[in-house]
Amino acid sequence: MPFEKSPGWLDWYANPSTPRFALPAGSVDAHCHVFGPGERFPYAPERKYTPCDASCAQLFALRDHLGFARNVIVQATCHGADNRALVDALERSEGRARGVATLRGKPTDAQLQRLHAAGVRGVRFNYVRRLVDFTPADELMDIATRIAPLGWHVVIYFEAPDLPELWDFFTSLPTVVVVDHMGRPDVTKPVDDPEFGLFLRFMQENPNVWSKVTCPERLSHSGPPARQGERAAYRDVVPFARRVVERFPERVLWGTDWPHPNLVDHMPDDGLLVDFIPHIAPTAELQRKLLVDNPMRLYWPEAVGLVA
Ligand code: 0GY
Repeated sequence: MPFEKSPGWLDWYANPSTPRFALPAGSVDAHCHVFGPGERFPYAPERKYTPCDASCAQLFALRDHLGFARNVIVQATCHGADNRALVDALERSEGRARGVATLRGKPTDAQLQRLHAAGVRGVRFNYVRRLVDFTPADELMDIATRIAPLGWHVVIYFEAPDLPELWDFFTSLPTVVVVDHMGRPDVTKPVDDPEFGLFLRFMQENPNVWSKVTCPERLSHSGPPARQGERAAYRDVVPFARRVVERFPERVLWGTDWPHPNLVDHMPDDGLLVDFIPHIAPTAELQRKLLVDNPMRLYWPEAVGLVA
């Protein structure tokens, strides 16, 4: 059955530029997705959007073009809790991708073991209302308790104004907790604003909390967009991401977010997104931690120090 893309859907940037920034050897794109293809892996009935197809072969081609060694593929909400497209991508990656799944209800041990064998190392709890319907906290806590012994972590996606009401739940999770896109700060406010201050305190007081310093293209208000060779894009996001990287260098991750679901005004050139990295991680040491050491510790702990 063919799927029709949501009205106004933007496809990813064709022919991304070759980055000028040379990624350190062994870099990991630690936040990206696959979509379908819908004909093989149908989109979930409860989805809030219908994307373009974005296959794992296309993702792996982008990986090689940009100079990454590995991917962490995060289950996108358009596939609900049906992780087949994710598992297929992990199995085709020849060990070069690990995954973050979506689970609901009470997964069986056999189900968890199958996902682990495929390369899943985390589950995602999504609190962004335009993307998912509400899941009760006790159901999520049950899942977190089940995955903790496997050494998996929880990825949380929420928007900055919602952190106060979610704080107690998040701080009671028994695993490493990875925040998507710095908890989506409002970058029109100063970096010293109490709202972002609360996020920094969340990380400071909870050493199990990590953050992805991702998605300047989603967070930026001032532009210009990273397209057509524009090298000064998204500078309003720099102080926020840089503060997180410099304050918590051992607990940050970076990813492209390809194929960039739900962007409404433009689609960034992924090569230029890679060129944004030195603005938020200005030294070679910070870059190595952000792109290699941290994601390897979290997703390929058995290979740390063994592979490039
Ligand atoms: C992201 C951001 C978004 C979407 C999803 O799973 C998803 O549908 O993650 C978004 O719309 O903000 O991380 O890709």
